[in-house]
Amino acid sequence: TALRVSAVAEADKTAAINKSGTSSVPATTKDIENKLRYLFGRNEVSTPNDAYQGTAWSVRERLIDAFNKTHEHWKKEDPKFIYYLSAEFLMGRSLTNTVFNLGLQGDYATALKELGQKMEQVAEAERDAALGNGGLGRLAACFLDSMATLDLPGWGYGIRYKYGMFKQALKDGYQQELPDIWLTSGNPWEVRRDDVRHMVGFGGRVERRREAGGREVAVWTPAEQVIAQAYDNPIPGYSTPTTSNLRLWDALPLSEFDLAAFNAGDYDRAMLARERAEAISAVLYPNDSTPEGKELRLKQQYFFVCASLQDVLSRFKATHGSARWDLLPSKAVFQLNDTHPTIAVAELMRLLVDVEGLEWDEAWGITTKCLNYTNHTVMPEALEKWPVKVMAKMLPRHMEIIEVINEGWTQWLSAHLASELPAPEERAKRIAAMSIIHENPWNKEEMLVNMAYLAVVGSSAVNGVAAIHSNIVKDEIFNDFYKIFPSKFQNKTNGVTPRRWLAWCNPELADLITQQLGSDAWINDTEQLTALRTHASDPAFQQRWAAVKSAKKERLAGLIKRVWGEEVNTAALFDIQIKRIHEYKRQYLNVLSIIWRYKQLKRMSPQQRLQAVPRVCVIGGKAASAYDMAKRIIRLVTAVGSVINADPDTRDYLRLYFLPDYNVSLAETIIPAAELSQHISTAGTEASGTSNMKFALNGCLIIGTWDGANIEIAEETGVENVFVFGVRAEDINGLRKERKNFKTDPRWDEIMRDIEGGMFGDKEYFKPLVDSVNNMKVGNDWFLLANDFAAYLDAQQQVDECYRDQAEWLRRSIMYTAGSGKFSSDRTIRQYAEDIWHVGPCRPPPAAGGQQ
Ligand code: F58
Repeated sequence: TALRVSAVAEADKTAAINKSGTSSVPATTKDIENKLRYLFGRNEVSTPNDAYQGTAWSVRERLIDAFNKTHEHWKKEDPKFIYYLSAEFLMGRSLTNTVFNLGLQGDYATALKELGQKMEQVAEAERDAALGNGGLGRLAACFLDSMATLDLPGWGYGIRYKYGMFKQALKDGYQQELPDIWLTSGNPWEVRRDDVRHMVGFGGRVERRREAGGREVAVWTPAEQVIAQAYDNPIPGYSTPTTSNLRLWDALPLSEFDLAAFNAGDYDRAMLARERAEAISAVLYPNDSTPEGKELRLKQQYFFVCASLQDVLSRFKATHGSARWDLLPSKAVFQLNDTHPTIAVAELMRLLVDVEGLEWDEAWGITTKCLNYTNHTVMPEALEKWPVKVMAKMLPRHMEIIEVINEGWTQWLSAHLASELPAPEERAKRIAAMSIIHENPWNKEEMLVNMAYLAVVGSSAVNGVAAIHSNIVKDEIFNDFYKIFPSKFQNKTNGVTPRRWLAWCNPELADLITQQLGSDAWINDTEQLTALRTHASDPAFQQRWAAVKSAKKERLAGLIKRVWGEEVNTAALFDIQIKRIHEYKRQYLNVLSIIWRYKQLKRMSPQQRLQAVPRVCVIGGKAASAYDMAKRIIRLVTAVGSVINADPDTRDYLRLYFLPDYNVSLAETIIPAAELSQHISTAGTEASGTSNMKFALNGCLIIGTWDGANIEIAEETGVENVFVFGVRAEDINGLRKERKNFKTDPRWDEIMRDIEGGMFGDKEYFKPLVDSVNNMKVGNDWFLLANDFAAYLDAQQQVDECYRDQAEWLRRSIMYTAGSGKFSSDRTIRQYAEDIWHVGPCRPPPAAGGQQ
């Protein structure tokens, strides 16, 4: 490929010489200026934000050309398509990724330089598109990058939230949530499709009518209808002309505004329909909110699923007519990203049976062939269950359909289980346990629709996201289903895009790798990174490797300085834990070990301290707005940080900073600078983790439990290179029952007394935190912090010892990058394409004069 990794200096040399040998820089510079002039009315590029707007709107045109060519080609070829249905896409910024994926970095870096701007700073003027909570949403974004890069015809479908993930600020050390108003200055990365709109209904009633031929049909008359308006977000593949699509839906009212109500003086009512409609695509919901919030979430789910399915079916009909629905499974496959889009099972049935007039059994055959479901969590509270009452009110026809599906399913089960469970009571018990509609175990009056069971019954394939997690899916969460349909269950270990997460966010390391390997082909064939293993112990290579890490640490130190106003020692070990704040992820355990480190340093003489390995600890992540315990954990981090960072005895040896508003772009700065990263969930609780892969790719060592993808990373990197500690998943259930006999470590007891005694202030506020882990009775310390505490401190000791031996540390660092080949989302997507989707590449011809 003619594409280069990055480095502005490199780009300068080759920049701007297009295929005909003439420079295209003057044209690019002019174009940036023109965009700013005619779209924003500004005559001069004077700030990075001006430069960003001009550049982004200029790049957009190249992107749309590629997008249109790809879609013309796909329309002509009519290949089978993948539709990735996800309530979340955590895209982050687009400028750098688009410019680099399209191979335009030479032109734009030089043009910006001529305008007195730096590409890197210009890129920072972009707002993050944070339409997701965490790993699940970011995974969807990585998958889109890989699908396009692999030339797989595939679209993402989701919601165009007006307000994305909240912005997190700190106020006196407590989390504060502020709205994320990301669309204020327009969005150059989307195209509004005024010709693509679908109606979505809610509520109302269902009637039966007899058609001319005698067939009884259900007629749903919704009480409320909204318009789903399409916005397309082109997704450029890397090193290919393929530019695919993320189609997001915005909710609009049927009529602009109720003029009759307005004329009658009822101004509030005049606006009501608009407000109700717009509320649907207004905000990305956190998992736990009020009942009203929850209802709105179901509304969002149905809204985007209904619009997306209508969209796909209308295109199918335009090509194949309405008599060949049997062909649908060979033209379309849908991936349900967790249970959030599971209403698709009922909606596809409704569209095929009620709207298209298919017989139930034929429609069911098509539906189950087209759908597949990915599970991302073992946490019972995250497996969605909707009260039948709520579902029946909001989606009456879907509730009926789910009842019919469940009837068929339980009848089938009854027959299937007849020989295995001949006793009627036993059989009834098993059937009740597998029923899609079941009692709420906490409230016998209430019936629930189990969306995960609906997804399992309605799908061809069900997958977990790392080997250990897929085993838990088979052996625990859906074990009854697995026993009946063993071949339905698969593993697809997650991956991350090596473009954003190494090549573009760490160009210095990428250049070093490219030089060492003699080509940049590793960017879309990460298995080639394995060749770095042979250089892991080479002192000259290690020195160059270390120099890149140092430069990245300087950059992070600059960020800490901007946020906290304090200088940190860049020779210290940079120790990072960034992810959503959750009890199972155990940021609390990390803080406890930092407190222990602090206490040890305090006890040392100044001479002894000189021997200590200095550390800068960074913790970042958002707590769901209603997750009280997580918010207390954040406060503990900031409270401990302010004591430690201010202590003149220890501040040269230990620092702790909470970096607010963790998001995709912050991760792009932090990860390249990290030397140690923490992935310390209780074994068996983290489905996979994906930041562990990003850190490993950037040569960062891992301290972690035997959980999620940590296990596979350890296998690839060499388990001896990873600081593994803690109890194993298979022992968790037993340990949870043995709380009473558990003897806590004296160091643990001491720290608990310190927190309770007010060493970090806020005694009362921290009490529930101490209580949650400290009374050794069944149910307390659910995530077994006390059990893992001593082993964790030992592992931290090993970290220090290893860091003292820089040659060994660097060897390991190189081994992590070398072992990362497996964790490219290209590999993951290839496996989905082969084992689940049965979709192959379809590459458009190269653009005339283009690089690819
Ligand atoms: C994450 N789930 C898993 N859920 O926790 C992580 O182990 C895995 O690597 C990742 O998915 C990708 O497979 C996750 O991010 C959410 O954010 C939910 C979104 C909806 C509300 C509840 C949280």
